[in-house]
Amino acid sequence: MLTVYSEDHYLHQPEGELYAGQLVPPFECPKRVEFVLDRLRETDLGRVVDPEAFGEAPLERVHDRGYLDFLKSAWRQWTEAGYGHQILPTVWPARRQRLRIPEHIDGKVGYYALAAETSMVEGTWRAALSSAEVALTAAKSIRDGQGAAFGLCRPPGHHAAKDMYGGYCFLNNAAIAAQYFLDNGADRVAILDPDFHHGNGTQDIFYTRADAFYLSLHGEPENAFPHFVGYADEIGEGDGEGFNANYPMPPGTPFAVWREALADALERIGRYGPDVLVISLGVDTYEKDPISFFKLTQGDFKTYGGMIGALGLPTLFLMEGGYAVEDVGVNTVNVLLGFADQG
Ligand code: Q9C
Ligand code: ZN
Repeated sequence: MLTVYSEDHYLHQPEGELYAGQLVPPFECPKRVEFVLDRLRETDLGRVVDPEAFGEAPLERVHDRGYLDFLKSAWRQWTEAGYGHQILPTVWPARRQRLRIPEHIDGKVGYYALAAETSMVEGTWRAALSSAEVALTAAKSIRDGQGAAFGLCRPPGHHAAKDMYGGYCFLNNAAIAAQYFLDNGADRVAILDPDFHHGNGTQDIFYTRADAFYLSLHGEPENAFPHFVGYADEIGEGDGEGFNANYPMPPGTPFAVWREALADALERIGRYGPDVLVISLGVDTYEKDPISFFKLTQGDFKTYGGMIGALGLPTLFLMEGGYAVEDVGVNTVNVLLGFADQG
């Protein structure tokens, strides 16, 4: 299986993450992908190549132009305001306030942020753009006939909506890749999201559409980020009704329960009959993940990779979360190996 990877992710290294009332070393850090790369090389999964440039047109198919301009110019505006540290939001349009975009950078940051754990720095935009190009390059290889590919994206993407960043995400790599398939010959795309967190951004982007079926297995919103979305009764709207499926699960959920949800999701994907499957591959479902509460073991990742492979669909894997840094490589590559054994 081909892997696409860019060193540009090193450009995104925030000073700290706002967590439990203090700034801590970011959970979402460069070491995560270093461990994945090392493991890929150890297991001979296949070649690792650089991304191609795609420009901003495929991003504009998913994100607002104003939002992209904000991401590109935020650092310049922040430093022009006299600020010398990482960009963090401090204010939001709360209930009964106005959704107008302010001029001051503090207001703009609050308008476009969905949460405060995600810092931006000078290189964030370039890293996010390269991460999307990693996804697009891997998608292109599938469009050109490969059965599967892996985009080792960093930063991740599934929390980013058309006009919001947060949850460590800026550009929605999975949505951008799915839209790329639809714009290049596919009629229907399924996006399966086994990351521990609900992919609020991906759900939001495709919520009223039937050409992309989004399915997510995640920590229930009562107890897990992003907290205000991801309930089972969110089934899509208008043309999209029936093409969104959420499987929220409680703290302590073991693989025996989680795999039943996965089996149901895979069956629904099979009935939908997509031309291609996109996997938002987060491995923060792992029992030792420091910010999550499911109980998957290292071997379970191989098992579920095999379950996905048994569908027999062209499949694009894109890296999302996973914060038990030293085990992220084994867990991620186990999904790919399990898939390859079945596929
Ligand atoms: N108390 C991804 O996995 N903070 N994003 C959680 C827990 C945000 C996760 C705080 C987690 C974002 C791509
Ligand atoms: Zn996650």
